[in-house]
Amino acid sequence: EGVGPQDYTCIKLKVLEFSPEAQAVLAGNKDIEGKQIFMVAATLRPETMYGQTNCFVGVDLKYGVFKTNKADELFLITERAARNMAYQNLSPSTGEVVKVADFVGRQLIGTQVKAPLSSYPSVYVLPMDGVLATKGTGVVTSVPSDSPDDYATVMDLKKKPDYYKIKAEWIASYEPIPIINTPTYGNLAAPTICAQMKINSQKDKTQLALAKEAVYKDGFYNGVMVIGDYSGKPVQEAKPLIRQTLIDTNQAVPYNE
Ligand code: A2H
Repeated sequence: EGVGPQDYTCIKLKVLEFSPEAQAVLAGNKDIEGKQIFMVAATLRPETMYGQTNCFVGVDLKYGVFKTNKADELFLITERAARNMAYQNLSPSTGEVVKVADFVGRQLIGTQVKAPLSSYPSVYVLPMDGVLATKGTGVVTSVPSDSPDDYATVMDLKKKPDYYKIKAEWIASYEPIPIINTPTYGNLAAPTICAQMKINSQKDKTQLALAKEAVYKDGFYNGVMVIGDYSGKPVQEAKPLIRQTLIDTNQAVPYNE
């Protein structure tokens, strides 16, 4: 965790179809009628969004559906994030937090969402052990090509779908997508470093912290985009441009904490 405020990009993953458990929670709820609901994920790596393969929630975390500054859009995030957003012009009026539904993370598993820029037309909401209630929105978008944490978690889910109470097909055919090339780790940095360091699970926390640091720095300083409108451009150059495009096209919002 940094000492100063973090400039996040909050990616809006539109809910295409809620899981049956989530549908049961929302049944008869008049406040959501005719509205679009977005699971909103805070990221520091907007340039990697081409590689989203799924979305993560913490199974025991509490989430709410909140009104936003747009009448037809609702955000599914933690209450803590909704409070912060209410002071960043993202709620109906400054400081106003209006919750229209409650969820526990496990009810959302199996929900299908549209992840902006991803090569996959829809992706699933899946469980991750380490999602913190105290950071971002409590929703984490997963980019296994460039995030060792995401890659290790996806490996766990692929190996043990029953243990994690998911259907194998929610992740089995979603492979990491090359987004960034670096001289050190090639075009799939997270799978490469996890193999090198023999990281096998999201439980390998000490090793993952080292891997995360190494690929984050290498990607930022030495990475070149290999996908999208800025293919061939350095990450440092592409990152702010992709962030701004996502914001301008209403697929993301800026968020600090
Ligand atoms: B990052 P920092 Cl490709 N709990 O996005 C746990 N992790 C969370 C979180 C939460 N509540 N909210 C956000 N995050 C993750 C992409 C990514 C990220 C890549 C590579 C590295 C990386 C795709 N996942 O983060 O402590 C989000 O994952 C490595 C630092 O505020 C977010 O960016 O620095 C990052 O952690 C924010 O972590």
